[in-house]
Amino acid sequence: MSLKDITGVSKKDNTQGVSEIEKVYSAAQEHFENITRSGFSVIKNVFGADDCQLAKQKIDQIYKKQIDECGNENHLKLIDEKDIVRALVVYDDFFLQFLNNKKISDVLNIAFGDKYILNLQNCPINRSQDKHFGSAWHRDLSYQHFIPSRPIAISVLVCLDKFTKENGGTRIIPFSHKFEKFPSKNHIADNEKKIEADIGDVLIFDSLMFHRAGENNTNDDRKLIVQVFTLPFIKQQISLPKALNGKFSEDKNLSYILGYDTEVEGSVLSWRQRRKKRYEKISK
Ligand SMILES: O=C(O)CCC(=O)C(=O)O
Ligand SMILES: [Fe+2]
Repeated sequence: MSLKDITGVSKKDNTQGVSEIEKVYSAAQEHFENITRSGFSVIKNVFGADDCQLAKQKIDQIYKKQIDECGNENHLKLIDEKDIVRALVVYDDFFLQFLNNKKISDVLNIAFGDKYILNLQNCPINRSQDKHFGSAWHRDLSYQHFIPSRPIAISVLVCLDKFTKENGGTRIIPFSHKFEKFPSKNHIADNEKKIEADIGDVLIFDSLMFHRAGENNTNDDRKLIVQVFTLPFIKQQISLPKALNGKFSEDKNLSYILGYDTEVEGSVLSWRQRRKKRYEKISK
């Protein structure tokens, strides 16, 4: 038996005194290693330019609809909701493809197994020369300062426009998912990273890593889709099963991701009815 068989470490690894080593055999494992160690990774070429373009048009329409729901845009401004389009998949099935993509789910499956849900699917519009709620440093799990031993939430940002230094591409503080407190000013100045990516790329990161939208100093808006996936014990931002009102509940894989199997039930009977349905699904 060779040393490699016993320890997983071989001479090729060029190590000294190392008996345990991370082995990576697929692109998804590589992204997962990046996420756990550095906090983030960029998956290239996940979505086509045409779908990204169509997504942007549809987002504009949904935003108009959401403004109408609230009366006018000023109402949204008053509650810091201007330029944030929420729950896209509730308004248009087209947005299913962004939450149900194999290059992304391969990474999520390593992080969570197959038990994870969509917490939110939003589009913050990074307007030219303007700010929005996501322009301040934040974690995507607000007010949380504990750090778990493995990811409990992973954020997936789909670049519908290019991310550049000029147009406000996401700023991140690598490794900040590993520390409870928000870092000091000097640490941020020395370590902040500006993400640059192409249309259709995906920035994927531990949702506890601090990040923010940059300043958009160009004349064009920057659009992206923000999706947060979590272990199912974390509450969704908006109850997707309620908002979707049963839609997609018959789709085995999708229904779990949308939260149909993990909603808090209103009675013992409805809890048992759901359990019965699950047993029936398994026995099929
Ligand atoms: O616009 C960005 O680059 C980041 C947005 C963000 O972090 C959020 O919406 O939670
Ligand atoms: Fe965020």
